[in-house]
Amino acid sequence: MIDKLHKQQLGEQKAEIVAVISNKADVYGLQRAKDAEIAPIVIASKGIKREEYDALLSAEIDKHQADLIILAGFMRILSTEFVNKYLGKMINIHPSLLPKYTGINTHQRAIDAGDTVHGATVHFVTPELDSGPTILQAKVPLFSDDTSEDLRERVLTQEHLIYPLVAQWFLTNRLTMDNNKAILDGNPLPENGYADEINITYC
Ligand code: NHR
Repeated sequence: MIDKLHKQQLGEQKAEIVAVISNKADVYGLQRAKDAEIAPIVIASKGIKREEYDALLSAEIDKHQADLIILAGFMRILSTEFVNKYLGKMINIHPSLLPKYTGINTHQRAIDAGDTVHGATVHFVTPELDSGPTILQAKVPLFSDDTSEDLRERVLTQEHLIYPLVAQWFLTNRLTMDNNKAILDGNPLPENGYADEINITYC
């Protein structure tokens, strides 16, 4: 994600990742940031009250004047105040075909339910957890002998395709959120996002 987006051509302009922030010190994303010569930032969350943490996070984000906040594996629930401050400017990728399987343990839950299709969802972040308007989903098959690790890998491959694509839409001003709907090129997107029931090819 970091490499892809950082190098991505956006018409005349390149996207610039201005900060990579984690609430945990030992995560791979920070190493990836270092490798891409982006300063890694840790704001430790242990033992800090939610509102206090969100205020620290917000102060750090504002220093960098980011146009878009991209959650990637960020597992702390964000306060309503924080989310509303960045409403329409913050996206998340969730490893399920939302509204199915909000929260955690999504791959095992899809297996246990006997699903034959699973996937990932990119959505705008709203105060209610995993419930913001869907922008784009990617589907993968779920085979009867899959372990949750098999499924995690298959979904992750798709995550790496769709998340930079959505970021690019946003950063080229094609994508906005209005009235709790995702709008692409002036068109409100359907409930399950852009690729709802149509096949698209990434190129
Ligand atoms: N915050 C808000 N307000 N809205 C969303 O849609 C959010 C969010 C924060 C994170 C990512 C989400 C995911 O895709 C995300 C979306 C954490 C949990 C969770 O339950 C659920 C979903 C997501 C992230 N977390 C732990 C829990 O037991 C930890 C809680 C904490 O420490 O804050 O609740 O995966």
